[in-house]
Parts: sequence; C-alpha cells; structure tokens
Amino acid sequence: MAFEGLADRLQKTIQKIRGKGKVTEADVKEMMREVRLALLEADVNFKVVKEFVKKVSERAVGQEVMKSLTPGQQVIKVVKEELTELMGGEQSKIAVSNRPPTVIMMVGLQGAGKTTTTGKLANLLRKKYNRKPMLVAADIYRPAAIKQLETLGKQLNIPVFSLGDQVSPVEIARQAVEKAKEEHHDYVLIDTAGRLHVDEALMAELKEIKELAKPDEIFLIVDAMTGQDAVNVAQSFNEQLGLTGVVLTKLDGDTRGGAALSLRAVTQTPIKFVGLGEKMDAIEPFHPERMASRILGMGDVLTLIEKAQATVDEEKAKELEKKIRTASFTLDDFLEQLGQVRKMGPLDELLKMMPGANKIKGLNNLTIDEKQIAHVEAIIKSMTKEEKIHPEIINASRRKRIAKGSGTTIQEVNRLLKQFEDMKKMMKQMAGMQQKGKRKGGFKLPFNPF
Ligand SMILES: Nc1nc2c(ncn2[C@@H]2O[C@H](COP(=O)(O)OP(=O)(O)OP(=O)(O)O)[C@@H](O)[C@H]2O)c(=O)[nH]1
Ligand SMILES: [Mg+2]
Repeated sequence: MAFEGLADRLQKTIQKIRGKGKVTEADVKEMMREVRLALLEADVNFKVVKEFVKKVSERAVGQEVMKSLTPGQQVIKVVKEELTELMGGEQSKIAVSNRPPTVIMMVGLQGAGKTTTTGKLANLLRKKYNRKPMLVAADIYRPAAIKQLETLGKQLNIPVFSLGDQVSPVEIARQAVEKAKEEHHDYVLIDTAGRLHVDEALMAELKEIKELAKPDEIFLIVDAMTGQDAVNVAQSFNEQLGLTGVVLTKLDGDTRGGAALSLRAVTQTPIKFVGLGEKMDAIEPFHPERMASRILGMGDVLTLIEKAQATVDEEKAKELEKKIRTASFTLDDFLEQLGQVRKMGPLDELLKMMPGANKIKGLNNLTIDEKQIAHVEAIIKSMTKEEKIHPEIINASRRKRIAKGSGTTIQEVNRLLKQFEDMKKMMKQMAGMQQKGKRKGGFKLPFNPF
C-alpha cells in the first residue's frame, strides 16, 4: 500500500498534538521536526520538505492557531491544507479543445505505463465523460508495441489508428488527427515510444510530433515507484516539451510517496491522474485534498461515495432500502448485494478509504478472502427458488444437498443461514426503530457478510 510509512508517522505525530488545549512554540517545533523526518524518509525532495516545514511552522505559531479554542486541531488543519497545496491545491481537469478533436500526447520512459494508461484514459473518457476517443499507435520501435495497443483497443472496443512500423511516428500522428476529424472522434490519444533514459533522439521526435499534432495536453506518465527519479525525469521532459500534466502510475504498489508529494512543487506541473493497478478501470483523477486526507488518516469518503454511485444502480438501491424497511429481504437480494459491493473494486482497498481505517489493527495485512465470497455465492446459487425466499424450510437433508451442490460443507451452509437470520432480525429491529422515528445517524449497511 502506497504511503504507508509516511501516513503512519504523520498520524502518530499529529495524534500527539490533537487534543492539546494549549500549544506552545516548542510543541510546534517538536512536531515539525518529526514531520520533516517523515517526509524525508518518504523520499520527498529536500527542498520541498524545507519549504513545507517553514510554511506550516509559520502558520502554526501564528494567531489563527494560538488564539483558537482548539489549537491542536488547528495545527492539524494547517498541515492538511499545506499538504493539499503542495500537491496542487485544486483538482486539475483534463482539457477540452473548442476545435475537436482534443489531442493528448502520452510521453514517458520505458515501462512507465504509457500504453496501459492510454487505454485506461480512453476508457475513462468514454465511460465517465461520454466521449468518443481514438487511440494512436505511434511506438514503432518496440516489437509488439502496436499489437499491445491494438489488443487493448479491441478489449475496450475503442478504435486504434495504426500504419504499421514502417511509417514515421510523426506521419502517423499527422494522419491520425486527420482521420479523427473525419470520423468525429473528440479525443485522440497518441501512445509514443519510451526509452530507458531521457535522450536526444527521443526528444527530437516527440518535439516533431508536438509541432504537427498540436496536442492540447502532453501527459508525462511516471512510475511512482521510482521516487526522486520520477521528479528528475519530469523536470527534463518539462523543459524540453512543456508538459501540461503528469499521470502517476503504480500507486497501488508500496511507493513511499515522495514522487506524489514533490512533483508538483518541483515541476509546477499538476498531477492529473493516478494509476492504481493493471486493469483498465484502475485510474482515478487526482484530488490533492482527498490524497492529503488519506495520508493523514482522515479517510477518503468522497472517493468511496463516488465509487458507490458509479457502480450501484440508484433504482436498485431504493428497492433495497424498501426491502430492508419491510424486512422482505431474501437470499437472492443478499447475493445481489454481494455482487454490487464486489463491482466497486477490491474490498481491502475500499476499506482503507474509511476514516480511521488504518487504525484498525490488522487491516493492513487484510486480504478479504475471495474464496470465501465465492463459497457464499455457490451456496445461495445451489438453493431452490423457494428456499431462497423462505430459508426456514431448509432442513437437514436440504442442507446436505446444498452443501454437496455447491462444493462446500454443511458447516458453511449453516453459518451462512445463521448470518442471514441474524441480519434479518437486525433489519426488523431497524425498521421498527425507524417507524418510531428513533433512528439516529445515516443509513448503514446492516450487515457485514464477511
Ligand atoms: N500495478 C500497476 N501496474 C501498472 C500500472 N500501470 C502500468 N502498469 C504495468 O506496467 C507495465 C508497463 O506498462 P506499459 O503500459 O506497457 O508501459 P509503457 O510505458 O507503454 O512501456 P514502453 O512502451 O515499453 O515504453 C505493464 O506490465 C503494466 O501492466 C499501474 O498503475 N499499476
Ligand atoms: Mg508502450
């Protein structure tokens, strides 16, 4: 998990100051010493650390904090605001050309994730923004590079423009933009070749593509795992090409976070997206504030809600609420719920977005047992329609049959039925409380199937 060490240390540090009724300059100094070490250890650029510590210290010993009623909390607020500012402040949006197509050039070193990100971004543009993208295979150097992009295109059902590997990338880019205009694509994503290091020949070619294709965005794809190197690479590319944004990939790995925290400050180029896995939907717009919140252990509830909204059908959610209210929730509904939750992504990743989640012991080593979920599914699918609606009719011989049919054990079937029964009891209670108007707080999932 990315940022783990940094998050741990910063949270321990701010914990000490949180409840203080009085904060002295010495307290702030002590805290900032720890913050400084935590950032350096996370491989954040030392100049960036120096500047950050200076800013926070100044504000923390200033009027706004010292005179407040909750100085401890105020210091934390300052840290969060400055961390957000460091990563770019506002979320940075993707360009839209007023003369379509919007052209995006994807550049970066070998293996950074250009081709993968090209596919992910096109997928996002289509799914979330309802756009009609076209991909362009302009890496003619690495064998199989064109094939790789074509395979992604096929998988996503997004067209790929290619002229093979005998035509120059510059010419490919030129013709691609023409073609996109003819066919009314509103986004053109050009996947370019990578090199091991920043080199002259590559830069010359990229500059030529830039001249001809006139991209609205030039995105540098950088591997977050490379730490400080990522910052240096970004600086060279920016000097030569003038970047409009950075996509930080492999943030699902255990990067210390230095790149994410220094990139913006050093290069003045915003991080626009982050890559969080190899799959085509593992990309998210980068929100500095949410990231700061995650690092400081305040959770990322907004992203969680967006994920839920993107995957959960609103009609179905209403229907479900009614079923819970009237306690007419069946095992079929249970199965569907399970499916909905799984669609949102890996469960352990979701759990980690909850505020205070990293305080829960053992959560960091937690991997939700996918096998267990598969068993629950198999068990319910082995039941007859009637059994699913009236599980009370499931007697011993039926239990045996279900266990056999689902390739599980009678114990597992028993456990599931017991859980379901408890859950229904709880739903009834909740429904009762709701009617009496006594229920407080938000609507919570009434059960935890795992
Ligand atoms: N875990 C993880 N893997 C990623 C991510 N993005 C890309 N990868 C993987 O990184 C490897 C390289 O990705 P590519 O997209 O081929 O990289 P590239 O920059 O196009 O590489 P070249 O074309 O050789 O320059 C692949 O195995 C990808 O699956 C990410 O966000 N997370
Ligand atoms: Mg590639």
